[in-house]
Formats: sequence, C-alpha cells, structure tokens
Amino acid sequence: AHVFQSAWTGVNERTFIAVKPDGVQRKLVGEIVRRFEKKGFKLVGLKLMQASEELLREHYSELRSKPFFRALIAYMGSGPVVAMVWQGLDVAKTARKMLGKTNPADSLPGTIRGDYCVEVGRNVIHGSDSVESAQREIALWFRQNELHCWEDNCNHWIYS
Ligand code: IDP
Repeated sequence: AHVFQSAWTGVNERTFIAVKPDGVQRKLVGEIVRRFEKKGFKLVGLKLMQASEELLREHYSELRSKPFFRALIAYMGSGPVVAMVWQGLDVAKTARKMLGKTNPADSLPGTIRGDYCVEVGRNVIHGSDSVESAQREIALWFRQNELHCWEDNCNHWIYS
C-alpha cells in the first residue's frame, strides 16, 4: 500500500470529486467538468452512478455522529451522482479552493459553491479534503480498471 500511495504525488496527485444529486438535477455536470478541464487537470475516471446507502455510510463515516448524518445519506442517495477522479499538481488542495467552503454562504463568488448554490444541505459538489482522504475515497468509489492512465498532449503547456 505504501508503494502505491507514494506513486500518486507531485503531478500525479489525485483527488475524488463528485457532482451530488442536486448538481446532476440542476444540469451542472458540464460546467463542473469544464472548470477542472480548463484549469489544466487531467480526467482519469468518470461515471454516472446511483450510490448505495452502504457506500455513502462508508464515505461519510467520519460524520456518523453529526445531527445531519441521516439527512446527508438520504440527500446523497436521492439520485445519480457523477463520480470523478482528477489528477495534477496539488489537485486535492486546489480543488477545495475551486469548490469554495462547505457552506455556500461562506463561499466566494467564482467558486463552484459560491456561484451555484445557497444552502449547506444542497451544496452540489464533493471534493476530498486531503491527499489521504482522496486515496481512501478513490479506492471506495472506483475499481483499478476504471482509472485510466493516458498521456496528456498539453502537459508541456501546463507544466514547466
Ligand atoms: P465538505 O463536503 O466541504 O468536505 P463536510 O464537513 O465533510 O464538508 O460535510 C460533508 C457534507 O455534509 C457537506 O458537503 C454537506 O453536504 C453536509 N453538511 C455539512 N454540514 C452540514 C450541516 O450543518 N447541515 C446539513 N448538512 C451539512
């Protein structure tokens, strides 16, 4: 496991992003993918899926004692989500900046949550909060053969 983890650093760092059910319903999938693509990150995994309650409970296991946990699991299971893995230098931290704060009311205009939602219980997108969380979440949501290694022909124009 250690060897695998140490491989996904630097320009190969990965993070898990999911367009939540409200984001899919509100036709934000294209806009969100567009922002990550135009930033210069590489898409290595993407699927539309209905998350099971079991998967969601595992994904949010750190929050199980929170008063909003049941509502959160119901919300996340209320329709399909678009699960994605994005790769690039500092992608986990940078993606969190692109998302904005957990509460859309605290999110600056220009961020995804700052631009497209108003309430914490309908905040349209998930992004891993650290590289370690990303590794856990990617392993939870994706099989190895759903993640694709491909040569980005623009790399030379994104990295010096
Ligand atoms: P994050 O998604 O920004 O990492 P977390 O604290 O991990 O934030 O919370 C996970 C998700 O739980 C949030 O994105 C949001 O959908 C929901 N959530 C967090 N705090 C509240 C709350 O106070 N009320 C309702 N839902 C909440």
